[in-house]
Amino acid sequence: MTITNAEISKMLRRIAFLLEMDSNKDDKNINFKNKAYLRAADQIENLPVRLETIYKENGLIGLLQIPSIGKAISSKIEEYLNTGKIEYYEKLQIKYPIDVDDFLGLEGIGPKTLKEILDTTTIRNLNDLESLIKEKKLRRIPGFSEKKEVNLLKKIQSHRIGKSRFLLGDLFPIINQIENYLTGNEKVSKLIVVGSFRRMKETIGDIDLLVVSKHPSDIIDDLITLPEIEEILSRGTSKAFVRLKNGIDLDMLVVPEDSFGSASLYFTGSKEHGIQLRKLAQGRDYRLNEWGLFDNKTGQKLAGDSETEIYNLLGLEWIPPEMRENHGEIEMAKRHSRQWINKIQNLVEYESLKGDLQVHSNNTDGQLSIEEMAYFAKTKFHLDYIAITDHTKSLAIAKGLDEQQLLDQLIKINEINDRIKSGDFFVEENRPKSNRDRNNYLKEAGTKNLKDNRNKDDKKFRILAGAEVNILKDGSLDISNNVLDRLDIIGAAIHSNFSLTEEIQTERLIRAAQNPSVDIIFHPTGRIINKREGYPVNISKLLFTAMETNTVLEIDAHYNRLDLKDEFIRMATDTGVKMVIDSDAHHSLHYAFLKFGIAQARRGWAERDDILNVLPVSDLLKNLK
Ligand code: DGT
Ligand code: CA
Ligand code: CA
Ligand code: ZN
Repeated sequence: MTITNAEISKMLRRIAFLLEMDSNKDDKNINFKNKAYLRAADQIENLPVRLETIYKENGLIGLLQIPSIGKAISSKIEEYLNTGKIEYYEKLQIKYPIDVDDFLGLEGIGPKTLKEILDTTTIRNLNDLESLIKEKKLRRIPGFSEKKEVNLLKKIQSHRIGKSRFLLGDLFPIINQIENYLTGNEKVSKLIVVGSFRRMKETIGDIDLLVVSKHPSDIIDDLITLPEIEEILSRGTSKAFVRLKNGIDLDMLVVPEDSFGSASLYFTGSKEHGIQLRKLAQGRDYRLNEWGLFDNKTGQKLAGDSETEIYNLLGLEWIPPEMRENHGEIEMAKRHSRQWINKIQNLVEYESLKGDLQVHSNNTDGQLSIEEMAYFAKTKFHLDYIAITDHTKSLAIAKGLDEQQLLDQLIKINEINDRIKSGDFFVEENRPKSNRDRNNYLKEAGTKNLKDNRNKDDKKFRILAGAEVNILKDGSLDISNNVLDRLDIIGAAIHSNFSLTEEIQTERLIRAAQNPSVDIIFHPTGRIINKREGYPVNISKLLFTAMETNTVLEIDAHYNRLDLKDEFIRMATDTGVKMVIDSDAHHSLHYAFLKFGIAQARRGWAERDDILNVLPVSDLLKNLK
C-alpha cells in the first residue's frame, strides 16, 4: 500500500478540524494542538520528497527531522503509513460523525461554528447544511440570521467550484514527482507538462502530459502503476486518462517525435490562442492540428517537431507559454517585429530576483528566526538580500510588533548584518539550529541542482529592517511615522474590514500610498484564490496614486494569493508603476514560491524594468520613495 503526501496532509487536516470542534473556547492546549497539526499538514504538502520514502529509509527519525513534525504527529504518520488508519482520528470520528472533507476549507463555517450547529441539528455533510439553509432553519440557531444564510449559501457554492480547480502551487510537487519518475524511464525520449500548467495559470483544471516515445504502450503501463494514481478512467494504446489521489485528473498522450512541437502547441493552449493560430493557418491555405502544420494543396507536412518552426511559418515569432491567452500577443508577435523582440528579450525571467521584500520571522507568525531566514535565503535560494517585514501591533492574531519591538528588531538585524559583514555567517558550522536539525531534509528539498557559490560574496548579503504595517479602517497606519522612518523598507497592507465599499477601500489604500513612509503596498487586493475574492478596489485610481507618489505595488508570490492579478500587472506596466515580487515567506521553504510570482508577472507581460527586486540592494533602495 502506498500513501501519498497529499493523503497524509489531508488526514492531519481532518484531525485538526475535529480537534478544534472538540475544544472549549479557552482550552489553550487543544488550540495549540490543532495548530500543530495544521502546520505539519502545510509542511508536508510542500515537501518535494515522499514521506513514505523518508520513512522507509530513515524510519521515525527521518520523519522527526522534518520541520513542524514532532513526536506525537510523527507517530501518527507512522501508524497511518503502516496500517492505513489512525486510531486517534477514528475515535474523534465516532464522536463527530460528519464528512469532514466536505467542510475542510469552507469559509464562513469553521469547526467551532459547525459544532454549534451540530448541537441542535443532525447534519452530516455539505448537502445537509445546504438544505438546512434552503429550508430557512439555520437562522433559528442563535447567532445566525437570514443575512448569514444568504452569505453562507454563496460561500458553499464558491467552495464547490474551488474544489474542482487546483492551485498551481499545490500541484507543483506532485507534478515534479511524476515528471522525475517518467523521465527516469529510458523509453521516454521527451516529456513536457502542457495545458494550463505550462501557461502557469493560477489554478489548474487538469494536468496534461505529453510524452515522446517509440514504445507508447510501455509508457502507459508505467504511468498507471504510479502510486499517486487513484483510478484509471480510460486507457488506449497511446493515451491514458487517470485520476490522482488528490482528486485531479491527468491526461497523458504519447506522440511521435515529429509531432512533438505541434502537439505541445495544441495542448499548451490556451484554447483561444490555438483558435487564432488555426485561423492564421487557414489564411495561408494551411491546416494546423496536433499532428503538424500541413499544406492544403499538396497535403505535405510543413512542420511538426518544433513550436518555433510552426509559429514562424504562420508569420509569427515564438510566444512564451505564459502569454498564450489571446490577449493581443498574436497581433504583436509578427515575425521580426522589433517591438515584440524587445518585449521578449526584456520579459522578467525566472531566477532573476536578487532579493525578497516580504519575509516573516518567528518574532510574529513566521516559523523561523531572522538568522535562519537569512541563512537559507542566501545558501539555498541564492538571494542577496531579504527584508524582514513582520506584522505590526493591530494584527493581534499574528502577534504583531509594537513600536518598541520594531526598534528592538532593528538593533538585532543590525547585529546580524555586522556578523554577515565579518564574513563567516554563512559557513556550515554557523548554520542556525533552532529546534531540530533540518539539514537532511533541506538537502533533499530540491536544492541539489543549485550552484554552490557560498563564500564568494557572502559578505554582501544584507537584511533590510522592515515591517508589514497594518492599514487601519481610515487608511492611517498602526505604527507612527517616526518609527517607520528608522526602518529600511515599509510595506503596508489591509488585513481587516474587508466588507467596506470599493470607494472606501480604494480611499484606504490611496491614503496609505500617500503616506511618505510607505514604500510598498503589499498584496493590494487581499484575495485568497478559491477562498476569498478580496476587497473591492478601483485599481486605476490606486495605480494613479502609486504613480504620483512613487509607491510600489507588490506581486505576492504565495500561490494562494498571486495578488496582483495578471491584468492588473499589465495595467501597472502601462502606467509605469513599479512592482516587486515577494514570497511572503513564513518559512525558508516558502522562498520557492517566488517562481509563481515571476510566472504571474510574465503573464502580466512585465519586464525586468518593471520589477524592482531584480536590482542589487543599493539600486533598489535608491528607487524607493
Ligand atoms: P484547465 O485544464 O481547465 O486548467 O485548462 P487547459 O488550458 O489545460 O485546458 P484543457 O486541459 O481542457 O485542454 C488542454 C489544451 O488543449 C487547451 O489549453 C487547448 C487544447 N484544447 C482542448 N480542447 C480544445 C478545443 O475544444 N479546441 C481547441 N482549439 N483546443 C482545445
Ligand atoms: Ca489542463
Ligand atoms: Ca486536459
Ligand atoms: Zn499580509
